[in-house]
Amino acid sequence: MFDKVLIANRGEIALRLHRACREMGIRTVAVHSTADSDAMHVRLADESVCIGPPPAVDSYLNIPAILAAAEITGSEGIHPGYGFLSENAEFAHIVEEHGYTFIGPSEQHIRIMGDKIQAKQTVGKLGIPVVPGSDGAVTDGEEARALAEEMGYPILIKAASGGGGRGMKLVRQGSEFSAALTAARTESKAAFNDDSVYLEKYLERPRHIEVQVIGDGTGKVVHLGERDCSLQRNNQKVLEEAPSPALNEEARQRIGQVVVEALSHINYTSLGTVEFLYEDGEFYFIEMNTRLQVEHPVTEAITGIDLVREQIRIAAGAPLSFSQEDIRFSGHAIECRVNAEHPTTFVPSPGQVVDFHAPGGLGVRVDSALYAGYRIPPNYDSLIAKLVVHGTTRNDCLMRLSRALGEFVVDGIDVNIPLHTEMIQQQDFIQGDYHIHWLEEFLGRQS
Ligand code: MV4
Repeated sequence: MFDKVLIANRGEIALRLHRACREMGIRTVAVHSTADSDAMHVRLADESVCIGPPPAVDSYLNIPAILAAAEITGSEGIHPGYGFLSENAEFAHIVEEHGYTFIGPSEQHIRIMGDKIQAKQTVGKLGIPVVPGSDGAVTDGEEARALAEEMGYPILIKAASGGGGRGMKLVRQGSEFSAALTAARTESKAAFNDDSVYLEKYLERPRHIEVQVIGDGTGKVVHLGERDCSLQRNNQKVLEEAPSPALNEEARQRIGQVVVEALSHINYTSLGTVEFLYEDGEFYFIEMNTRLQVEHPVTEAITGIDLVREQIRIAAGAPLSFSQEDIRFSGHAIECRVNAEHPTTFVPSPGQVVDFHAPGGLGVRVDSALYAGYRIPPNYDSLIAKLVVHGTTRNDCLMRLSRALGEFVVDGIDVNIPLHTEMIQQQDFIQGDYHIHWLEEFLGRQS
């Protein structure tokens, strides 16, 4: 096992990683920008190293500075968390090349899944259902248009280097196709220096359901059920829950088995999430995330498994400590992402937190790096806390969530807690009857 791990991240996830390390007897090294000298992750860690000025490109994305911090502290493993360098195959490569362990998937798996065309082809060959569309990149405009006509509109043009909703163009009729293809290519070239795009049949009102997996490098892969992440705005998830209210046990087992079978074939190692659109009882693969995700605590709540501990154990060469049959799903969990932003305008609201009180009690977990008096810097993500509530049934969970949101105090800045309070009182939400456009439609009706 590692003696010392460097945590290449900040905020709540840096605390989450520190906590797993501390419980495992691993010493931690925090890295931070000059904007984060007073941050909680720096206070908690055993050691800390300043790696640069506030802009992330100069600090949390600064690979030479992070490697220097690893060297001077004698760190053995480097955990990237989520965001920042977590899905950067080059970073994983450099870390390993310098003799450290990258606590995450192999460089090759990160690279394959980072190219959305390669990812889709790879998992499609392994038997995972994909969205009908072009077989790989489209090059010739005329051929692409002919394929679109054959598939039938609406069609979505996606960037190979995109993901997370960046670089997509919806085409509802043939007359719009050529202009949309040109725009998609141009924007993709500008954003990612890659103009490869592909076509997919556009699904109108699917749910976003993702399957959590973990593999140990011996070919053993298990799934930890799904999360329903359909409640989102501007491609930012707002609330996630597990299990999905839309799936029955048969559908859950079916997709879980397909994913496990496929990923064990490529000996997938570490944590991963396979994302699907789900419509009319069918799953359609869209992307795979090769990182620990923000919403991993809902899976921890219903399985009782510490995903970060398992991920660290696997990176250190240990086999999985459980098999598929050992996993028992218990109850229901919901995560609300608490953001420093106005609840109706969504304008970010950095600044000093005057008062902070996190809810507690049975079945309530709050992952946050906030404290009263802390000044939230304007340079980073607006996520300031994750409220994760567990109950024996979904209804139980909802009652507990309502209670916990009512206890939550964050004074001095705007937060989106009132949005969560409103959202969870809607009949559609209470009935579990929502899809990926539901929240934006709800917000449209409110204004
Ligand atoms: C789609 C789609 C409909 N049909 N693909 C957006 C983010 C990226 N991960 C994939 N996305 C979508 N792909 C087809 N063929 C609708 C979306 C989409 C979406 C997906 C998941 C969660 C939120 C979303 C919001 C808007 C659009």
